[in-house]
Amino acid sequence: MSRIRFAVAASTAVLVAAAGAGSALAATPTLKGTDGPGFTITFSAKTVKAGKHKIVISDKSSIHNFHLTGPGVNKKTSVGGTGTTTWTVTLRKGTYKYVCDPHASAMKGSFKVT
Ligand SMILES: [Cu+2]
Repeated sequence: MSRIRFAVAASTAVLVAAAGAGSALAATPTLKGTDGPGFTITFSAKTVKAGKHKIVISDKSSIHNFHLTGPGVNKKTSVGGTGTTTWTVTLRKGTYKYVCDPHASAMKGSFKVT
């Protein structure tokens, strides 16, 4: 009888451990950025939690780009290029800025990582 109770307790512990591992392996959060087709640049969040993220950029214009800078990150799409670009980045606490390089005074924004 005590042997059966031990087996039940042990299998419950394995299930709890497996559930914990599952949440640690949860999908990487995805953020989205766009530039164009007009003189617009957008980002999908104002505040983001620190950690690993996928950032999907939709570059919709051959006269604009999306340039992201901040702690540990400096990534950009090409001005002449268009299409979808995916970056996997580790965001740290601080402020991240994004601009279109040729029109940085007008096409810009920022978000905070907490
Ligand atoms: Cu531009």
